[in-house]
Amino acid sequence: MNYKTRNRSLNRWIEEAVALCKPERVHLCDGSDVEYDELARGLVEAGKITPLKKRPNSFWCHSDPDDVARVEESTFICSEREEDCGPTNHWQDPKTMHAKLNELFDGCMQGRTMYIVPYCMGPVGSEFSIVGVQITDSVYAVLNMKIMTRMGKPALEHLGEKGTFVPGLHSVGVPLKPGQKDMFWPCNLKERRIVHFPEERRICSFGSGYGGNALLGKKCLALRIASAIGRDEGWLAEHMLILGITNPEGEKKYIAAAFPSACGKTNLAMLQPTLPGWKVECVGDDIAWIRFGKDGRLYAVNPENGYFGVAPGTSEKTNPNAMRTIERNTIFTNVALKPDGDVWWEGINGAPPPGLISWLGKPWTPESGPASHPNARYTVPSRQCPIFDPEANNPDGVPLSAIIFGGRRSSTIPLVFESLSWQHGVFLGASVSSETTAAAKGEVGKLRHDPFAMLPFCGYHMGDYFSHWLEMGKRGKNLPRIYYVNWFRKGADGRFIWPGFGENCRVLKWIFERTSGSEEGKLTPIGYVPTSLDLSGLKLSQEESLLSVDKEAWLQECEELKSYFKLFDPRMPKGLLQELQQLKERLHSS
Ligand code: OXD
Ligand code: MN
Repeated sequence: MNYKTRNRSLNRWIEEAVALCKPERVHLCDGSDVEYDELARGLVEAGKITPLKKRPNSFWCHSDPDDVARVEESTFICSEREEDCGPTNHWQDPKTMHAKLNELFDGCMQGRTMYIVPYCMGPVGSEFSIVGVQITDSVYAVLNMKIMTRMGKPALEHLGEKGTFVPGLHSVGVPLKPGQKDMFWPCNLKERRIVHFPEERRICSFGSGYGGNALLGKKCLALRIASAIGRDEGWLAEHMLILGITNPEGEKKYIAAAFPSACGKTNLAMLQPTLPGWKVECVGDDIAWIRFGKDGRLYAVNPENGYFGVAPGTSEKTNPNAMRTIERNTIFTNVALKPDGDVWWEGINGAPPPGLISWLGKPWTPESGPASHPNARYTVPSRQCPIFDPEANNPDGVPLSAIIFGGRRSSTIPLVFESLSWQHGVFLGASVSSETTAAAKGEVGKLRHDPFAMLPFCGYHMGDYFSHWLEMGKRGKNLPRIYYVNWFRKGADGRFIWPGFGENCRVLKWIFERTSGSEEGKLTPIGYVPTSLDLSGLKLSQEESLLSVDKEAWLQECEELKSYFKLFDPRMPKGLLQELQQLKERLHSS
């Protein structure tokens, strides 16, 4: 078993992990297509994934019914001092946690192969990219990491002899005795925990094989650990899509947008505009690393190399570009399987066809609940997106003209409004709340605060994170303007007022033109709302409620925010409390 690399500290860590986890075999991943094919073939032969007749080089698989989403209650930030973790994260003393993890990982890979997965978040060769190494016993995780990151040899080359990396130890937590038959989807739900050591820049994940719990480059490295690195180094790691938008005259701008999980980031990132002459191109759909460029502007890089998108609800109507993207080379997890060897999910195209196998791996009947799990996913290389932005791999990133925050709110929040200043924009980010979705385990549809859509992903004290955003605003030039959008407002009849999807380009157009100074806005107590939103050709039944500012509802929102912000005492920045006070005063005098 030759798993030596050129990097001595990596070799040392691998030796430690081998000694602790006691695998039967060790495999250093080179990240090649040949390796991917071989690993996938192994899973096919074991009956764990099914090749799809209708989509070249694509597979269907399903997980344990209880290992289907991120588990926030079992996600820990083990900072040295409890107060640095903050009230929105779960903390445990790092020493105690290390001791527990040592117990759990001891012998956890017996009878299995340990895969060493070097990966690079951000373009290979970029000085801003971060190398991670995931050690895992899940072949499914390896296959997904190959799609989601720049994995294997290129990452090791980027790391070089002396480079540093973020270690991430992952195990499904099910050792195998000699001759013991493996579980269909091995996982150890009782001991499941996703652990981050922000000062050590280290990740340990035990017991889950699904999504953000197991693909450590995504939420664990690119958000939780990277947010702590960004705080220390003066940049931002954000839960944001990045898109390029070009107007009919050929002028192009870039916009980043933060929405909570499963609130339409991928749909917006791949938007097919309904307005003639407008074009959107996709840089990323989930994560943005944002830094100052030499000219003082903010530039964004998507550290990922693939999309791990929510399948249900994705269709020709909601996201035709995603539909093209996933035609080949895609892993589908927890969707339904059709008898003709294709996949199906709720919202793809009408009623369920006959003969479906549900995400539970059993024949589907109308009584057995949804055929696909609401958090079912596709994993696919980003370059397959037909509107992949030509600058998506630019190591310096793309310059941002606007930043958008948003949530899923059935009332109060208008379709779009613009902040009055950077500080007011940061206040808007801090005030995001949204109805919960299936992306995380727990109740769906409950309103919860999700500042900057980072509630589950900020690797340190949220109050310090707000301050970091305020500080960033003092350093830059030509900063992006900050907006708040809400596609989900409902009218008196309980129906969505705004059609959404491709029509959202009308909102992007207004933002585009505002940032050029060529579009009117009306000053209201909450910020600027459009006076001339392009609604040409649209029939809206409750247009008057789209942009209205309900004074009483906003005053109530202020009271709610006041008590929420107390949570961050004594680290709540004064600037944001001032913004809240001023908002109240503007509302009272309106
Ligand atoms: C995701 C999430 O998977 O936010 O992107 O949960
Ligand atoms: Mn996300």
